[in-house]
Amino acid sequence: MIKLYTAPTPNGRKISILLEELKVEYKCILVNLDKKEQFKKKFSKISPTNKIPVIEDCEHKKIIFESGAILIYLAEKYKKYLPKNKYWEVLQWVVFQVAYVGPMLGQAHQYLYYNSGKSKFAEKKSRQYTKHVYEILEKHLTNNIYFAGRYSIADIAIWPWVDRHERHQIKLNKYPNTEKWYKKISKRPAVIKGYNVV
Ligand SMILES: N[C@@H](CCC(=O)N[C@@H](CS)C(=O)NCC(=O)O)C(=O)O
Repeated sequence: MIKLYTAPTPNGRKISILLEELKVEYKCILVNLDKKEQFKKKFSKISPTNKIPVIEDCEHKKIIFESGAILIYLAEKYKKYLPKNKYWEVLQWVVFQVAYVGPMLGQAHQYLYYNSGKSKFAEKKSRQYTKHVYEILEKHLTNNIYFAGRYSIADIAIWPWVDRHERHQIKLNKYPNTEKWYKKISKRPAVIKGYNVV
C-alpha cells in the first residue's frame, strides 16, 4: 500500500495519475496548503522541503519526496511507464519538467495570476519563459506523439502543468501539437480519476 500526501496541484496530480495508471492500492492524505499544513511538525518529518507530494511505501518502509523521484521510484517498482529501451529519453523529459517547466510555470502563476499588476518586469519575464517552455514542447511534439516514444512518466509529469495553461496565459490553440497531445491524454480514464483525488 502506498500513502500519498498531496494537494490538488500539478505536482500532486502527477503522482495520483501515475498511481491510477498503475492500478495499485493507495491512500491519499490531503495536506491543506491554504491552511499551511505543509509546515506542521509532523509533515516536516517526512518532507524536508515542506512541499507536497510525498509518498510512503508501507511495504518497504520508504518515504520519498520530490515528484520526479517519486515518479521514477513508482515506475521502477511496478515496471511500467519507464521502459528500459527509452530509459534516458524518458528521464531527460522528466528532469526537464521538474527543473524548468514546473519552476517557470509556477512562477508565472505567481506573477500573472495571483499577483498580476505588482511587477511589470516579473510579468514580462514570466511570459518569456512560459513561451519558451511551450515552444520546446511544441517543437518536440511536432514529430512525436508522446515525449519519449510511448506514453510514459514524462507525459505524466508534463500534462498537469499544461492543464494549467489558462493560469499562465497560454492559448493552447497557438500550439496545435501540444493541444493534440494534451487532449489525447486528458481522455485517459486514469488521468480523469487521478485528477481529483483530494
Ligand atoms: N520540486 C518539487 C516542487 C513541489 C511543490 O512545489 N509543491 C507545491 C505544490 S504544487 C507545494 O507544496 N507548495 C507549498 C509551499 O510552497 O509552501 C516537486 O517536484 O515535488
